[in-house]
Amino acid sequence: MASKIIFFTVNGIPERAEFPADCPAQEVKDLFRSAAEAGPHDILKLYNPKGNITNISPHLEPNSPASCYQLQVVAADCNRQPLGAEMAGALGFDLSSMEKRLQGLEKKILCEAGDTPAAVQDMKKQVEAFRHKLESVEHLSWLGFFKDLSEGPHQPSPFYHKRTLHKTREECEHVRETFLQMSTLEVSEELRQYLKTPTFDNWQWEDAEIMVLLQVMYTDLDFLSTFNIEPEVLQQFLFEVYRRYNNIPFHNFKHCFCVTQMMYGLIWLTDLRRNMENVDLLIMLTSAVCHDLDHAGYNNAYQINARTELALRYNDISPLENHHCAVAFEILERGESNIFRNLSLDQYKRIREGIIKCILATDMTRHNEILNKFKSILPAFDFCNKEHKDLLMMILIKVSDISNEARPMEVAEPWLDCLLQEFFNQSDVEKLEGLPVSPFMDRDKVTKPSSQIGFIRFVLLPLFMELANLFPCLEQHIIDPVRKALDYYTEMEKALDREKQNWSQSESVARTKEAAVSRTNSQTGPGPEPPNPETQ
Ligand code: PDB
Ligand code: ZN
Repeated sequence: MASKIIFFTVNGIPERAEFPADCPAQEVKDLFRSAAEAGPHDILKLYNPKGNITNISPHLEPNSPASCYQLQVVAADCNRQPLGAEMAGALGFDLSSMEKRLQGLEKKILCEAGDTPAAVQDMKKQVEAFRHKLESVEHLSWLGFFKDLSEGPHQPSPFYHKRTLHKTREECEHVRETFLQMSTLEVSEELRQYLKTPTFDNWQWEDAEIMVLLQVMYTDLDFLSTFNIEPEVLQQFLFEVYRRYNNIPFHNFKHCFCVTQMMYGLIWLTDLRRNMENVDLLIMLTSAVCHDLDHAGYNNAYQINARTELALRYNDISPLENHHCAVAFEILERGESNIFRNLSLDQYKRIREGIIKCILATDMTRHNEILNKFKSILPAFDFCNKEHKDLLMMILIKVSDISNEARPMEVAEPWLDCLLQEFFNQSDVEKLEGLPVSPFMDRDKVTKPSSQIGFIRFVLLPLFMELANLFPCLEQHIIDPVRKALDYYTEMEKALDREKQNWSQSESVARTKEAAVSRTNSQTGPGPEPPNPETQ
């Protein structure tokens, strides 16, 4: 029986499906489902070359690459529960007032031409939810309840595919429109204060909302007036930054926000505006925003061992950090997103030099070099000495970059899981490619608590304590939470060890029983199954 060839696109990428004309309908559906890498609950929509939706079956009209079908995946969004009145009631939340507010808003923003299109409806809902958040931080936990926390970071399949690694055009456009809609909203004083503290919980906020919060940081440090930054240029800059962070478990746009928000918090906590010039603060904040741009989830060791394009281009010298910085200046080279476009050439050169220094300092292989230099100048630290200030800026971005454990445990722990996901994915790939595997990335060698205990004791605390020598107030704000985290992981490690002992004891008891039974078995039937480790 002749076979049929169907030309179609998925996410803008051309594909070709071939199947026998008498192929069962389900098999054709499965073929399209796998081409779209769609999950079992995702919904597939196929549009014919005329743009009409058509069902996926062996009777599809054959076509040519010139007139493609278009396959769309609508992800089954099982995370978003409809807000049940009883659930809202249980939370002591008066839904009717929310409805009234929505009607009030409806009247205010109903567009003249008849009823509002669905897309605007959806955006209105998002704007309303965000407005509510901005005006009342105390509902944060309530809203957090409805945002399934495990929803956290996007879980791409292992060995991230190019297709899922970069953001799709649709995703970017939607976030951009929502961001621009929200960016005109007022932010409450409580939220502005909350944004300056290291306890800020990033998991409660969507990407578009995070972009508004980044805009608030530039505004509240008076950078727009001081450096003549036009709001729409800052918005375009932040959108391009959002677009150039990838969908990977750890080094994604939320990580960029965490590092920037910690840097922002440190600037206020240490009252750095008193000792540093505005241009240095602008360098620090913008470096944090850009410091991991276009990270693909594989570290420098991988780049160098696998002899990737980046390692080749940067001669194995901090290939990732050089790339992050180069992408930052690709964005800043374009007028519509160049937040420094109204500055003098000297100012621009100083800022460029500062951002390069800060982003390159985030390469952890340089950790001891930078920390030891900082230690050596600390006793006579001088805020008028440019070298001293440059080193301090490098220390501050390093601290911000690895500061997750300074946050409340329920904020920090998911970040460790995300980082291990990224590390384990890399070591899986290294094993497949026969490349050297870093021990702290090997899923067969790493145990979460013991690895993190080592990291906190030998990397995090020494670094934070050195900075606290210059700013004693940081002891309570970032060192105490890290000591609590150390206790938490130490307890976790003890519990795991007890678990293992119990299991090995019960295992040996079972063995002796088994031996006894098998001795008598020579006369009777088989003995009891040994305990299954998975169910321990
Ligand atoms: C570091 C280098 C590169 C990327 F190694 C991320 F498994 C990090 F034990 N980084 N940032 C935060 C961390 C953290 N590395 C570790 N813990 C962190 O909290 C160590 C841990 C994942 C281990 Cl340092
Ligand atoms: Zn980082």
